[in-house]
This record gives sequence, structure tokens and C-alpha cells, in this order.
Amino acid sequence: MDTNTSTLSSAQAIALEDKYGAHNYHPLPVVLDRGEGVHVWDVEGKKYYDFLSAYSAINQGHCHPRIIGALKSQAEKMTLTSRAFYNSRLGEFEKFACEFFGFDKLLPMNSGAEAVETALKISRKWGYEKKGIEENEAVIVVCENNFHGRTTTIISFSNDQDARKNFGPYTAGFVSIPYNDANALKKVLEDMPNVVAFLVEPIQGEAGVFVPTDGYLAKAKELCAAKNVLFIADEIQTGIARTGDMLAVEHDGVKPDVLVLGKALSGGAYPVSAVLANDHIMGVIKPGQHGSTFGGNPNAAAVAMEALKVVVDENLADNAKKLGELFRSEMQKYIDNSNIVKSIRGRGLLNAILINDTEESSTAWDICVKLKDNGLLAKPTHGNIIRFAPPLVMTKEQLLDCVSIITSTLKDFE
Ligand code: IF1
Repeated sequence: MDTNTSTLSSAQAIALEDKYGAHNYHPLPVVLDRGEGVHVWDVEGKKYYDFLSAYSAINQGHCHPRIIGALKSQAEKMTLTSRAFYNSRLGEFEKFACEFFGFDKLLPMNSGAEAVETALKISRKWGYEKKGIEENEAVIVVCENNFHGRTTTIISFSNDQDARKNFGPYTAGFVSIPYNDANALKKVLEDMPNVVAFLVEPIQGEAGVFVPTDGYLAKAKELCAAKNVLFIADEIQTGIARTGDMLAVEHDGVKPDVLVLGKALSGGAYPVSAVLANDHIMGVIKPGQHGSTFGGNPNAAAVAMEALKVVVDENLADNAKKLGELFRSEMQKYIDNSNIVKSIRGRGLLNAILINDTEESSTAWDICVKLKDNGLLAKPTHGNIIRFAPPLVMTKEQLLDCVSIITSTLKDFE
């Protein structure tokens, strides 16, 4: 089948981006043109398994017919009203999502970073107006090696030099503690009376899929509750069934005070993010104090509702859990006799292998280029880690096919 719908070759498309696009990314040399389910095709028509899922935004698979259907029918009717007026879809989406995740209220935004910013602003305002913190004295505790987005405030509390160097001056009011260290949290909460919130990724994605010890999140939530500190879960990457539960915090039986969602909330069909919280927290935001032109538009509302329904109807959390266990155990059999792969870690279908080489080496990159040649797309992080996060609509047969592509590729590097 001729699947080429573009008039450009890969080389031409790459040359255009190189000449006219800012160089803020270093993509693998593949130009994608079409996607369906777990597969994507490049402009020459070569087919690949997608093992990145747009950084976990495509949990429901590429171009899911129900999600695209919702987008199409809404887009033909109305796309944007702004929040100067009500629209016929937003309330319906807010009710659906609030009941779905068990919160009183939702605040819709577009990108993940905007939703994190929203959570930070709400928490500060809550701190001043409900907790009685002195004006401008609020502290938000974050974790080392966090990734929460790219805005000026968010990079202010990053410790990744690429993300922050020469973007200062930085936003004040953040304190960083080691991840997966409940004692560090206990100590900072004891030492600093002005803490309003603790912002945490249930699994650290950018750090290289760092899974905390069982019980860490539950302990952290308990410590926060004891000090009247809001527990903010950034589930932008881990949420919407990726790790085998609808939310990754469920693994620890934790209900956050503030829940931050993005990425797969829309199945990748449209940028949709959201913050959920109960009335005593969300109630601090009054008209004129926060918002966005596109946030909560009818397209976003229609798409997000359908995207969540698909996750339930297709049992994607269960599938992620089962396939994740299979993936790690199959990969472990290979790793047991491997010199090039040190270990595999992850939960559900958010996994990473650690390559036995330095962060400065090109080995992981070279492996990803070879994986691409062999029909599977993945991307290295931190130089020596390769993240594996396929769409959750994958079948067992497809997963085993992918394991054999990955292991036979790795063999060339032993
Ligand atoms: C890029 C990483 C993944 C996120 C969490 C907020 C955001 C993200 C936990 C911001 C975004 C992305 C963005 C993407 C790379 C990527 C990423 F490697 F950087 F860490 F997924 F693993 N909170 N994560 O993971 O959401 O504003 O981008 O919608 O290209 O920068 P956003």
C-alpha cells in the first residue's frame, strides 16, 4: 500500500526544519507522516512500532477513531468561544472528569506546563488565604531531578543545567529535596513553617523512569496532611493508565489534594490539560485571576471526555499492567546474559533500560537509530537510558514482536 501522503522526502523535510525551525530539539532522523494504533509511518511509507507515544500522550493509540470522531464532529460545529461566554461542552466535561477522578472542581488549560503553573498559583493563593501564610513567604517543596515543564517558573526549580542555564533570574519560593526520601520531606516540613505544597511526579519520567519505593508517596501524603500542606501530583506523564492504574498514585493508595493532568487526557489529538481539586482549594481562584484563551474550549472538552471513556472501555490500565509485566520479564531474560544492558525498570508500560556506557557516550543514541532501521521508534534520555513507552492499545503478540526487534537490535551492540 502506498501510504505516502506527503510530497516531501524525509531528507527534504529534515532540511526544512533544520533551516527554518529553531534548534530546540535533536530528533531521531525519521519523518513521520501517519499513525494508526501502535504504528506510525514515515513519509517514504516505512512502518514502525511507536515506543515513545509522544512522551505518553498517545496512550489510546494514534488516531483513535472514537477520539478523532469526537474531534471532527465538535470541530465542525464550534471550536472556540473563549471563556467570556459559556460553551455547551465544558460543563459536561468538567462534571465527567470530576466524577471520574473524584474531585469537586476542574480548571482546564492546554499544555502540561500551564497546568503545573496553575497548580502552583492555586497552592500559593490557598496558602495565603486559607493557611494564613504571610504575603510573599509561601514555599513549595519540589524534588531533585524533577521535570514539570519549560516555563520560567518551572525551570527555576529544575536542577537540569540545559533546562535552566541563562534563563534567569529565577522565580523564588521553591525548595528542592531528594526524591524518594520521606525523611527529607519530614525534615523540610518541620524546619519550614511556610510550606504550602509538595509537588511530585509519582514516577520521575525525565530522570529516566525512576520508580520510588512502595509506600513513599503514601508516607509523603501523610506528612503533608499532618502539616496542612497540599500534595500536588503531577500525573501528566504517569496518568491516564500509563503505569497500569488510571493514576500512578493509586499504586500507593494516595489521593492527591491537587491533581495535574495533560498529555493522554486528550489521547494526543489536541492539547488538553487540567488541574483538579476540591472546593476549599479551587475556591481561592476568582474571576480574572487565572485563565487561558483556549483553555476549556469545546474541542478540548469533547476530545478529553472521549479519550477518558476509551481508556475505560478498552481496559487500557489492565492491559498496561499485564503487558508491562510481560515486557520487563522478557527483557530481563535478555539482560541476564547481556553486557550492553545493565537493567530495566518501570511500571506498567512506562519503562526504561539502562545502557552499560557513560552519559556522554553515543551508544544509546546509536541503538535508537538501529531500532529505527529495524522498525521501532524510541528515544534516549540522559545519554545512557532508553525509554520504552508504547501506546497502551498494544496486543500481546505485538509486544512480543517488539521484544524480539529490541533484543535482536541489542545483540549487535554486545
Ligand atoms: C518535551 C521529558 C517526558 C512531564 C511532566 C509536565 C510536563 C511534562 C511530568 C510538561 C512533559 C515532556 C515534554 C517533552 C519531553 C517530555 C518528557 F523527557 F522531558 F521528561 F515525557 F518524559 N510534567 N514532558 O513529563 O508538559 O508542557 O510539555 O505539555 O519535548 O519537552 P508540556
